[in-house]
Amino acid sequence: MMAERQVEIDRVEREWQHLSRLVDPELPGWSRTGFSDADRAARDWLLRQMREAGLEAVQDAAGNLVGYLEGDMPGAPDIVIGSHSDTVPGGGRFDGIVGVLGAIEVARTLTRSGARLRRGLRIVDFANEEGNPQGVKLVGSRAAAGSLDAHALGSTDPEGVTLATLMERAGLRPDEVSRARWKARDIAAYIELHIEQGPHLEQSSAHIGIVTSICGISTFSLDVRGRRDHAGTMPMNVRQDAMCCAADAVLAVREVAASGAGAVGTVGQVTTSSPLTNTISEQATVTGEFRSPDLAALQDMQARFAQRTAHLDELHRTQSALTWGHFDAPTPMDERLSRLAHAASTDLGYDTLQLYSGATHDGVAIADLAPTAMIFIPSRDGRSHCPEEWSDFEDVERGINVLLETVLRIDASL
Ligand code: HGY
Ligand code: MN
Ligand code: MN
Repeated sequence: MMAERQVEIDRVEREWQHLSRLVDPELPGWSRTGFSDADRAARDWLLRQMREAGLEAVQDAAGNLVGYLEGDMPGAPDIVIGSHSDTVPGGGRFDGIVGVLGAIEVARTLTRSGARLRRGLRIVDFANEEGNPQGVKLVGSRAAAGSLDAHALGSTDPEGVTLATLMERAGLRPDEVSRARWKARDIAAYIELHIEQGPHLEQSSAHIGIVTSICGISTFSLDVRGRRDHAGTMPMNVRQDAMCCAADAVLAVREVAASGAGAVGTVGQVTTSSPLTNTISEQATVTGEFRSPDLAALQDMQARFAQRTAHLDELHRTQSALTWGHFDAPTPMDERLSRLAHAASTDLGYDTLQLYSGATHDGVAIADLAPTAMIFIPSRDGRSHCPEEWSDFEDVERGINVLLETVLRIDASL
């Protein structure tokens, strides 16, 4: 790395500290959920940071922040770098944020060093990667990829509020979201720097991870119907207890997911019609998801879970309806870009590991549009989506160095 292309990690850390204060005081951890007031304040600040870095920066109709650094070959497809700055409720300070601040620092370092790219460089903060009460993930990147459709915008939360209304309340124009769409011919490559959110880099003492593929994911909702009865008088062997069926369904998720490498299953919530202990619940809802690096394994988990819920109905004399929601097939990363990123990392002297991502990312949406690759840095104790989420700034600096070097090599190679 040439000295004048030295990343200013102290500045990145100061920006990280400022962004860490732009959170929702009503929620635990470092919460900045999509389209919330905290999210809006953070994006206003990030837009100013992009402009202070000398970028032409705008917010599009979907809420994406897009900064632009002109290249020497007008009309050539752009290189895109970035991530997301929203969090899960009760989340941490590094998930997505490292990729957004890192991308801005890459642009600043290029400008400061006088290095000129042939291609334009887009620096992006994708809106609402984490999803919302309406159950729609990757909102901004799906808008950019043209896959945020009317069905997604019309999705409702438990109170009946649509995603479009949530976006309008944040001052956005969901009715104009088609204007946020990128053309495939305008994008040469997308590279995202992100924390691993798992334990593998730390366990292998590698500095950098190059992602081979991003997990496939399948969400579900199970609606269980039983019969409301008196809890004190109805014998156990004739009850139609929706809560007991739901509880067995939660355990079935764990059993079905204990099936293969990388397969996971998680239940988010169990709700019932009656919180009373003197009344047997006649209705329960279980929401959850399965993930796997392998499409056939993901589909096999879906089939086995459906079989298990049918069996539970016989056991509990209930009727349950299983509805599958959001589905993404596993997304392989672009091999050529990944080789360039791997070479950039090893040439910088970093121990580099190839690994699969158990977390989903905006790259799942953007990979429909352009060759995509991801660079990981270690997460302390492999933890994420929690206030304890942490990455050392020496690792953040290494990640930004690899991102910068990868951009330079992509630009020189295309
Ligand atoms: O769900 C995920 O894996 C991502 O962190 N949004
Ligand atoms: Mn993320
Ligand atoms: Mn996340």
